[in-house]
Amino acid sequence: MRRLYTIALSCFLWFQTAYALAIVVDGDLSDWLNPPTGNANDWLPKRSSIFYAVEDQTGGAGAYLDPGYGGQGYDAEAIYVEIDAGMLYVAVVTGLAPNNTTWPAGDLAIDFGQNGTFEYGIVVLGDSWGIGQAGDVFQTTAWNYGLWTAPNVHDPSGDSPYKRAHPTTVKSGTKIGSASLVYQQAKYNSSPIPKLGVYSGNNHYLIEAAIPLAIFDPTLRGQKFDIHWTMTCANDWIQVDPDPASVPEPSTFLLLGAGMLGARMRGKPRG
Ligand SMILES: [Ca+2]
Ligand SMILES: [Ca+2]
Ligand SMILES: [Ca+2]
Repeated sequence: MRRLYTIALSCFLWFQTAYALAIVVDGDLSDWLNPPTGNANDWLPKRSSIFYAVEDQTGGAGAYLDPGYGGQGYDAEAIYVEIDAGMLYVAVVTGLAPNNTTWPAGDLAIDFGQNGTFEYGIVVLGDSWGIGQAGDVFQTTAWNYGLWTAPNVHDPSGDSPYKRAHPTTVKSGTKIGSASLVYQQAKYNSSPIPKLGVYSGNNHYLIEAAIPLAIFDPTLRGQKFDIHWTMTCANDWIQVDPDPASVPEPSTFLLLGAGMLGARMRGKPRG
């Protein structure tokens, strides 16, 4: 029986290893991209299992970004998502520096059902623009918003479906867990990146996070969802639509857990 238990445990560990991705939350793009060479293809993910969106619009200053302005310093450039049996990994590349206190980074926002309500927020910066500390995961009841009611329509106090589709920071909600999260100058194999995309220069920053899937309401699993990010002015935003089929159903965990418990209980009495 001990032998059976050992075999079961070995299988379980193999299963875990086989499904665990090698993504380390350290602000290094080598988990996501091939070595950048200064071409548009730099933005393509290194694995087909990575969902992504790219909108690297400029490397210069002041350019229009849609819906607002700000050039490279406010460019939301790319977002990547990968999912394994236990984690949702997110990487956002932006020209917005973590020390920008004029319009700092907003939070990661997740809309299950793609119905315009962002149920979850992952705090990127613990500052007075929103609630919580970096890495806090909130089930949200309200969001803060940016300056634009439509592309190039600057209306800080106004409201519109467009504005609500691009939430900035979590305004209120319940903290339900923690993600590991870093926000720093993007590195590749621990070195600064001299060229990334056609707009070269190493002023690219990476928000990288790993969020335990168990945090999310199981009834939302399998629904279509978007992951969105913008800064507190919302001058530029980026969003990705991962395939919900890549999120394992909770029943997988339950069955796996029950199987382990069975093996453990059968194995123990013989000691
Ligand atoms: Ca750019
Ligand atoms: Ca952009
Ligand atoms: Ca929703």
